[in-house]
This record gives sequence, structure tokens and C-alpha cells, in this order.
Amino acid sequence: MKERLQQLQQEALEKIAQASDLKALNDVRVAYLGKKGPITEVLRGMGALSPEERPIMGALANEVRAAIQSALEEKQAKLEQEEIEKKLASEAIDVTLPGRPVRLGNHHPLTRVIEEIEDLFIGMGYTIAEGPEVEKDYYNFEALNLPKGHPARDMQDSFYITEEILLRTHTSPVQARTMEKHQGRGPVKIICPGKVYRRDNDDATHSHQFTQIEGLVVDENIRMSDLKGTLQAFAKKMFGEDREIRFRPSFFPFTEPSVEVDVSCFNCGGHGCNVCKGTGWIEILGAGMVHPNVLEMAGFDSKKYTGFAFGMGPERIAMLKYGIDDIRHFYQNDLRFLQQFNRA
Ligand code: 2NL
Repeated sequence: MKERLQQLQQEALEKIAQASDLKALNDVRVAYLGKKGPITEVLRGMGALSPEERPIMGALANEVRAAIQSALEEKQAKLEQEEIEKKLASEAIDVTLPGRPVRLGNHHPLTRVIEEIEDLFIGMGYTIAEGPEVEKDYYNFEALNLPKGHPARDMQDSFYITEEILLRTHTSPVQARTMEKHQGRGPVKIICPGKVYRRDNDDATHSHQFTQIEGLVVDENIRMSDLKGTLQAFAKKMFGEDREIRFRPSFFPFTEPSVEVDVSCFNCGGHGCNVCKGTGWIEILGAGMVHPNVLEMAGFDSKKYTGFAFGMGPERIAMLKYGIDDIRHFYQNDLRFLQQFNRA
């Protein structure tokens, strides 16, 4: 019986040593220490022993049990520790790993030019005015001294929706509406950026939809010198501090007198080059003193109030500034084009 107990102990210790996970270890526990296990079995045979041998065998059986028990506990602790370490290793976070880069978007080059122009005029005390792109014939033409039948409001050049409604062909109707809201009282000092529409075949320099920025100042004693100083500041901001401007006489139905405005060439400084086609000057916008008819139709007394107005195409400004050769680049959203204007 003694040999049998010692053999069981050795067997159990070997199996415990071999157990590679907690489940296998528990199987060993059940097999050797369970109620139907071999040690219980051996103890059942104690009845056949002499009274002297019984306590000795009993003590031996308890020792064997205790040895197996403590081996089980030790192994269990070891396996549990291993499991924790495995889990920690597999879940470890490398805090030194660089993060995944976030791809940043950028403002469209046209948006940037428009915002740069807006910022300049806001700095000079202007407010930004907006209005509908689907406009009444009255605000788009009539109120701007372009009565029905006027050659400059050719039906062929505009997108008419009904006889009286069209897609605005310039942002001037926003200015006409703003003046009207002032009910004959100055000052009015606004810039109007926005989309405009013309019935044109698209090519390198024409688009059926493009943007315009117009400016308008109406107050007492507004003179052409105010217009010139304002546009001088604009030209320097957009094309460089060394730039000069010049006025050439022109015609617009809504201004009198009207001028075309040139900036001295930013490429050659005015000596003549291929950018300015040898003239030293580049046309950047049109302007003039608001026509008395326009002031009167908007409710202003043209004997008391005068004003200046100007209009420009941000596409043209951006094309000159960045050397862009085709207006269609602005509308195609080709990333190879757009990414050239990314900051930093
Ligand atoms: C150009 C010329 C111009 C205006 C726009 C304007 C608006 C009102 C009254 C008077 Cl409400 N004038 N706008 C004046 C002169 C020129 O635009 O070449 N634009 C691209």
C-alpha cells in the first residue's frame, strides 16, 4: 500500500509538471484528488491493515494528498502568471509609434483670392452684401440704366428663365437692392462677391458661370479721386507694393464717367514684357462714378449723393497672379492643379 501511494504521488507530480494550461491542470486535480480518485480508493483498503499500521498509512496518505495539492497550487499560480503575461504582451500599445497622418484639405485658389480681396475691403470699412443668383430683370438690367431694348442687354447673352426672371449676369443687382434698402440715406459701402452667368461657349478665357466682385460707395462728396485711391490700395495688396495704376476712359451704362483700370506690370515693373504684351500695363478691372439715373432709381437724390463703383473678375485676378492659362482649371477640381496652391 505504501508503494502504491508513493507511485500515485510520483505519477501525479509528473502529470502536473506536464500540464500546459489551466484546463489540463484541473483534469489532473479531478483525476487524483477527486472522490472517485485512486487515493480514496487506496484508503478504502485500510480496513485490511493492522491497528498499528493504520495511522501510519493514514498519515502517509495525507502527506501524498498534501504534496499533490501543493504541487497543483504552485503550478496553477505559474500558469495563471504566464497567461497574464501573454495577455499583456498581446495587448501592449507602443506609445512611441507615430500616428497615422491626417490628410488636410485646402481652400480653392479662387476662394483664397476672393477672401483676400474681401479682407482688404473689410479693412477699409466695407461690408459684404449678397443676393439672389436667380434675379428679376428689373434689378439685373432696368435699375442699372439698362432699359428694355438696350443693346448691352442682348437676350442672346443671358440665361432667361421667364420674360422677367434670369440668372444674374453680374453682381450689380445686389448693389441695386442694397441701395434701395437704404431708402435714400448714405453712406453705402459694400462689396458683392458671387457667382454670375452668361450664355457663352466655354474656352480658355470664357465660362458660362464665373465669379465677380463688385464694390460700391455712395455718400456725399464721393469723388473720382476716392475711387483712384481705393483701387491703388487694392492693386498694391494684390500685385505688390511697387504697383501703380492708371485710368483709361471707357463706357458702362451704369457709370459716368467710366474707366478701365490698368496695373503696372508685376512681371517687368512697367518696362514691357510678354505678360503685359510690351505695354508695361495690365487691365484688371472696370469702374466709374455711379450714373445719376442709377442713384435716382434706387431712391437717392443725385444732387446730394454721388458714388463710385467697380467690378472685377476674381478668376482673371487669380490667373494673372498665379500664371494660370485656362479659366476652366478653376472648375474641374483636378487635384494636380489644386494641390499647387496648398499652403506649407
Ligand atoms: C467690369 C466692370 C463694373 C460696375 C461694375 C456698378 C454697380 C452699380 C452701379 C454702378 Cl449698382 N456700377 N458696377 C461699375 C463699373 C464697372 O464692372 O469690367 N467687371 C468685370
